[in-house]
Amino acid sequence: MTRVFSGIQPSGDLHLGNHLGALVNWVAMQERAECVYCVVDLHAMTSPAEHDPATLRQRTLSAATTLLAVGVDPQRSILFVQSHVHEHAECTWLLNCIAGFGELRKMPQFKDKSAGKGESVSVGLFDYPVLQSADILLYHADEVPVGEDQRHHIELARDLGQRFNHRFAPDDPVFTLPRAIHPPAAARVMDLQEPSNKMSKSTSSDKGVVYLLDDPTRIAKKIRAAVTDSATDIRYDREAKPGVSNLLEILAAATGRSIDELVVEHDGHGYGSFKAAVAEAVVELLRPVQQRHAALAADPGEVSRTLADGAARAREVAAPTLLRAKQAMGMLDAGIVREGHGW
Ligand code: AQP
Repeated sequence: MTRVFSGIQPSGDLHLGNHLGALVNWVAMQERAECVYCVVDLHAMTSPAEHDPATLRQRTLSAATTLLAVGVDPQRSILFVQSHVHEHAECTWLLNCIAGFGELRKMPQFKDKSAGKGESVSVGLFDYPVLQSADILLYHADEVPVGEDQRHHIELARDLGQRFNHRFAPDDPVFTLPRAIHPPAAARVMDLQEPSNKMSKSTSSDKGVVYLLDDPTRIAKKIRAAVTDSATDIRYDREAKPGVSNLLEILAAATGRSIDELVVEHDGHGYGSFKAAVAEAVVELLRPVQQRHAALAADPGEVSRTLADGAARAREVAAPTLLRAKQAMGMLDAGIVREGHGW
């Protein structure tokens, strides 16, 4: 059966970009694959200026609650918190030793997030894609459902897996080589205020982001205020009409209709009614998620128990993979050392 892995950072409240770009696929994939989903708290510490321990704890639990509300089913899938499975950090070190400085320096997300930070940029931010490679490779994932922004990171995981197998395990590969899976629409949801930038937890302004838990009035207000352009025609053109194109993609993803069909329906009626239709579709899309979230948030102990169970199941897969990787790289078996000392 196909194995799927994906993760989400608790670096802020989850938003429509996360949902349409990744989570919708996460939920759908449970129908046809063994899925491993993770709240990647170690990744959320890579920007020291934004790392507040109490906030990280609260956001980690909140992200897990939101994933359950969106439809991740812990009976069918494994849902856990990254730092609960220490194999991720350990495997990162092994992969660090075969990853190149040059290939990490070129990663678009590192370039964006380190811009203007000079020498103070954290080693964690630089190493972020290697930790992500370890996340994926530990679970033998065939497919990784992600938004477009993650394309290069998944390619790196594939390259590192291949390099490792070739060098250390040519006859009996340790790692499965993953591929990225992108959604058919809204693979890259843009910031409502700056439609040439992606909607982002940490870099967008509040007005540019629809959070999954925003109430309907707030959602409608943000979409009404979305930046468009001075013309009135409604057509899909990412270069000339980034704001309108973004809203068309959101509407298509939220309703399951094609962009062509939506253009025919809305062109000629002005931006006001078009934005109202987008707002209504997003409100309806998020209504059941918000209802389920309210019920789950009333019992955080149950969410924590679900995560503990998920971590135990995750370790059953990750620990043997790490052991094989260590043996292939020449780490001495711990049992032999104990025998030698008579312990
Ligand atoms: N704007 C987006 N459009 C489509 N997909 C998106 N994703 C994120 N933003 C968009 C997808 O959501 C998944 C989880 O992302 P992440 O939390 O691991 O980190 P990210 O990609 O860096 O997302 P953010 O919101 O921009 O977080 P920060 O600001 O902390 O960096 C991924 O599959 C991603 O593709």
